[in-house]
Amino acid sequence: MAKKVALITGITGQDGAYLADLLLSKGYEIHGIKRRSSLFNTERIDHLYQDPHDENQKFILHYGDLSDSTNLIRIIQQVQPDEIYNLGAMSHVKVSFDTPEYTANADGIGTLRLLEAIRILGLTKKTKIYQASTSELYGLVQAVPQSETTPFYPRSPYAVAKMYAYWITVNYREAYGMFACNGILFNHESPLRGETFVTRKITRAASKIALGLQSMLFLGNLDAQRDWGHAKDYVEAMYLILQQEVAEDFVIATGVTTRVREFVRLAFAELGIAVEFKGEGVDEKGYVVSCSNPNYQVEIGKEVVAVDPKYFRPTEVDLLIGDPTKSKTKLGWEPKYDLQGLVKEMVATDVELFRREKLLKDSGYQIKNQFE
Ligand code: NDP
Ligand code: GDR
Repeated sequence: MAKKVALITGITGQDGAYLADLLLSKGYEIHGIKRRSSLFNTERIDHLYQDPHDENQKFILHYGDLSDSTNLIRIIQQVQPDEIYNLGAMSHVKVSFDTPEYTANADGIGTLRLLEAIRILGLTKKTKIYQASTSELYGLVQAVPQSETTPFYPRSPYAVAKMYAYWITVNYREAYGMFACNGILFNHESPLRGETFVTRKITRAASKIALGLQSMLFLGNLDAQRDWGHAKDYVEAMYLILQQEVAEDFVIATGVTTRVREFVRLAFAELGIAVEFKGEGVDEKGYVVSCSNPNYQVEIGKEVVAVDPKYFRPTEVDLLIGDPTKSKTKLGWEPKYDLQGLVKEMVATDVELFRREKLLKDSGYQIKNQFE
């Protein structure tokens, strides 16, 4: 059988890295679109680097941007992909309130640019396309658990842009018979998760607090409920969606929801530190009640978590809980990780990372501060 060729936008992101790993293991030739950056931004995929002089190179990066049609058309013409996975996006909900126009351009019109490129190049029968849709589409709760038939009510510029992308994908499927699908993925995390998403922010901070490298973790809405899965499981679903006989849209979720506050407790508990919350609203605080790990000298009774309203969103999504029935029955998809396993892996990675940082600090090296 001829090898399959996949083009991944957003290859330098969390999902792009896991998906590239998965497709390479299946024998695909992978092309990825990478934005020009003043610093290297390929840390998540550096292990996949192959010498461009190697005739059998199976992992190839192209400079590009979802805001540039000419660039997308040229890359798709050159690559002639069997499958496109459109994972590229300005993916931070809170930041989309600061950069709404850019978000609409990259996340909404960017999807249209890819679909049009396929059409212009006469590839509608050859190239399948996966669109990274999101549970943020459900926004203000209409019904739970949220399934493929639950009405959308987006609550951020990000979600509104993704709503356009969702429907333009459906429209190109219906209008031109394209194999174009939406995966409506609920939150998925991993040790590769961006540092400013809440789970990674928590696992990093808990690790640093345990090691004495940080004193406080400031968060926004502790009451928000999310259906958190592992990115490694979720990229499997993306692949399966494009291997079906018929192009359809699928919800990918675990069906379990957890509050942000509980994720905090779980992350600290993984380090042997019990945290309890007291107070309400902006005055709510998390305190250390016990520490069973002698390596971590955390003071009992110490305040380690507080609310900072600067992390509140102008409009919030309070509750997400997905109904994965369709993906389980039609795709045969089943997540391998539960929340406990996810938290365990994330905390283990971050504590190892900061243990090295602590060694440097203890040896007299200056540790850089980081913006959240
Ligand atoms: P990340 O933020 O980790 O990665 C986003 C990727 O998109 C990065 O490679 C980024 O490049 C790239 N990108 C950003 N803007 C552009 C642009 N204008 N042109 C080309 N590429 C661009 O996101 P995730 O991996 O977590 O998510 C992947 C996709 O899935 C996104 O579309 C996201 O919105 C969607 N999604 C994610 C969910 C999740 O829980 N993770 C859930 C549901 C949907 P750079 O590295 O240069 O910044
Ligand atoms: P989300 O993820 O907005 O669901 O979007 P995020 O981790 O940013 O927020 C989850 C919930 O936690 C609350 N929260 C905080 N969030 C952040 N980032 N920082 C904080 O300090 C903080 N404190 C509380 C948020 O208010 C929210 O309720 C993610 C992204 O990956 C999207 O691209 C994707 O589409 C959706 O998941 C599904």
